[in-house]
Amino acid sequence: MQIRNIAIIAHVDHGKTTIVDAIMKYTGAVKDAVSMDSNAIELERGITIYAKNASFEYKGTKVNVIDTPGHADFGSEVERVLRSIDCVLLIVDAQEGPMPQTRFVLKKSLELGLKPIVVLNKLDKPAANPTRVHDEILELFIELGAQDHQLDFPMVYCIGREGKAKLSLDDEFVNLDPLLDTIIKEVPPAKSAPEETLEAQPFNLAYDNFLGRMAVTRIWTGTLKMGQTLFIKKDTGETRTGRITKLFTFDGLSRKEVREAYSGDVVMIAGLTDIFIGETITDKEDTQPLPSIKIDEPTISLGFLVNDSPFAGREGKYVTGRQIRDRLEKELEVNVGLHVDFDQADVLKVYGRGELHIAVLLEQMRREGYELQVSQPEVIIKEIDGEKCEPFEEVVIDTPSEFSGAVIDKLGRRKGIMTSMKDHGGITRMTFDIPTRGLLGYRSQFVIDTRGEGIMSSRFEDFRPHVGTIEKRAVGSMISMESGKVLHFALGNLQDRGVLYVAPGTEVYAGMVIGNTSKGEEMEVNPTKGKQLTNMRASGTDETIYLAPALEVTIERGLEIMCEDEYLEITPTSARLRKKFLTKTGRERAEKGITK
Ligand SMILES: Nc1nc2c(ncn2[C@@H]2O[C@H](COP(=O)(O)OP(=O)(O)OP(=O)(O)O)[C@@H](O)[C@H]2O)c(=O)[nH]1
Ligand SMILES: [Mg+2]
Repeated sequence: MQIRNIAIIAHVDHGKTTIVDAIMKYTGAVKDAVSMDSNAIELERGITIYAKNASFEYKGTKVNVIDTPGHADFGSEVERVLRSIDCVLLIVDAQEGPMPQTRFVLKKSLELGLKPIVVLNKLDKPAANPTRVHDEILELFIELGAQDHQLDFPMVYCIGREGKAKLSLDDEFVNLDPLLDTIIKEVPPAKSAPEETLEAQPFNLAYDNFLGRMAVTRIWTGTLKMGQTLFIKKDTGETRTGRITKLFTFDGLSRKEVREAYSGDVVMIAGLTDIFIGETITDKEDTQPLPSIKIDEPTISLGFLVNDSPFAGREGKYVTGRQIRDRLEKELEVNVGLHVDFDQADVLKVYGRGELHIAVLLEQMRREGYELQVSQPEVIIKEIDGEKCEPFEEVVIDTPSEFSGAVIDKLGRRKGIMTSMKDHGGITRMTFDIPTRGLLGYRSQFVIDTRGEGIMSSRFEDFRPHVGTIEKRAVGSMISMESGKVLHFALGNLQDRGVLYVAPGTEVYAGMVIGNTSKGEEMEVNPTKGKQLTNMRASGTDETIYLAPALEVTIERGLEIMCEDEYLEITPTSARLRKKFLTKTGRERAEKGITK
C-alpha cells in the first residue's frame, strides 16, 4: 500500500486537532468520537501539548498524520516533526488570518522545501473573510521568500468542526472528500525501497512504563526488523549497536505491533534505550549518518526546591529532594526541550522554552502527588561573540482600537518596538519586537488594559543584544504576619488596599503572600483578625461586607505575578505564594545582604 506522511501545523487554536479528529472519524479510523488531545492537561486546557501520530486509510492509501501543538512554547516539537514528513497542511483561521506561529511554522516548512497545502478553516465564523486571509497568506509566503513552486500552493476551505471541506468558495460544503483528495493528489508518495540499506531517523520520544524509552521514527529506506542488530550513528560518525525489542506502526489512534516495517512508514520502536532524536538507525556499519535534527535551546530558567514552608508535607505524597530529582530525570527521557542542572545541592535549576512549558511540567507533577516550591522564572542571558544577549519575542496583539494607546505605552516602556499596526473594523492589530524580559509579568496588565477583550500571542525569535534595565511598575505584596484561618471581616478591611489572593476560610501562615498592593509597597497585614467583641449590640454583621472574589493563584498565574524574593509553593491541592524569608527581620537582613 502506498503511504503518505503529513503534519498538521498552525497557530494555536486554529483548529488542527479538530480537523484530525474529523478525518479519523470520517475515514472510519476510529469508531467513536475520541480526540487526539488525550492527555488530562490537554483536555482541561483545550490545547495540544505533545505532537501525536495517527494514521488513516483513504482510497487505498495509508496516510500517517502528525498533529502538532500550536502554542509557541511547544514549537520545538513542530520543528522536529517537519523533518520527517513529506508535506504539511497549514491551517489558518479564516477570520484571524496568519498569526505569529503561522509565520514560524510556515517559515520552517518553506526552508525545508515543502510545498504546503493551505487550509482556510472556520469558514462558518460570521466574521470569516477568506478572500482577505488568502491575500495575507500569499503576502506571507512572498515575504518569507517562498520559491515559485511553493507560491502556487493548493488551497482548501474547511469547517473543521462540522467535518466539511470544499475547493472553491462557490461550491457547497458536503463532506471531507475535497480535503482528502487534495492530500492524495498533492502529497508526494513516500519512497518505497524495502530492499535498500536501512536508514531511519527518530524525531520524537515517548516513554512506556514497561518498555522504557520509545522512539517515533521515520524509515526513509530499507526494512526494519525485530531482533536484528542495528547500528546507531550520531552525526559525528560515532557508532554503537542496539536491538529492537518491540516494533509498532500507527493504526488509527493506537499502535499496532508488527515484526517488520518498511521504508516510507512511521514507526515506534522499543529496545534502544539510549536512542536520541536525530540519530541514524541503519543495518550497515558504514552508512553515512543523516543530518541531525536541531533541538531548540531553552529561553527561561528557574529553581526547583524542596518545599520548606510551614505547611510543607501536608498535601504532597512525594516531597523530598531525592524524589523531585528522580522525577526530573524521568522527565528528561522525553521532554527534549528541557534541561536540568543537577549540580547544586539545594536547588535544581530547570531550563525551559517558556512559562507554559514549565507550568505544564509543574501541573503534571502536582497531579502525580509531588510537592515543591519554585523560584521566579528569569530569562537566560547568553554571551554571543563577546556580547551580552537576551531572548527576544515577536508579539501580535489584537485589541479594540480604543485600548491600543495603553498597550503601546506599556510595551514601549518595556522596550518593545512596534513593527506594524493595522486597523480593521474597530480592531487594531499590532506587532512588536520585545525582549522576553519585558514580557514577563505583562499578561495580567494586558488583560486589565484591554478589559479582557485583547488577544495576545507571542513567540521566541532569537537572542539579541541586551537592552539594559527595563522599567516595570513596582508591585508590592500583601504579606500575612499571622498564621491561622482568614476571616471575612479582616478581608473586608484589606480589599481596599489591593487585590486579594485568598478567600475567607483559607489557611495562611506568617510570611505567606495573600495579595498585592495597589500602591506598590510591601505591606504586612493580619488577615486572621476578627472583629473586636464588645457587649454593645452592633448593627449589621460581618456578612454584610461585600467581598470581591479572590484572584486565585494558579501555577501559571503564580509564576507570572511572583516577585524575586518569593517562592511559589505547589502541592497537589494548592498553589501559594510566600516570601523566601518568612519573618520581617529575615527579609530586612536579606535586603541588607546579611545571610546569617
Ligand atoms: N467556529 C468554528 N470553530 C472551530 C472550527 N474548528 C475548530 N473550532 C474550535 O476552535 C477551537 C480550537 O480547536 P482545536 O482543534 O483544539 O485547535 P488546535 O489548532 O488543535 O489548537 P492547539 O493544538 O492548542 O494549537 C475549539 O474550540 C474548536 O471547537 C470550525 O470549523 N469553526
Ligand atoms: Mg491541537
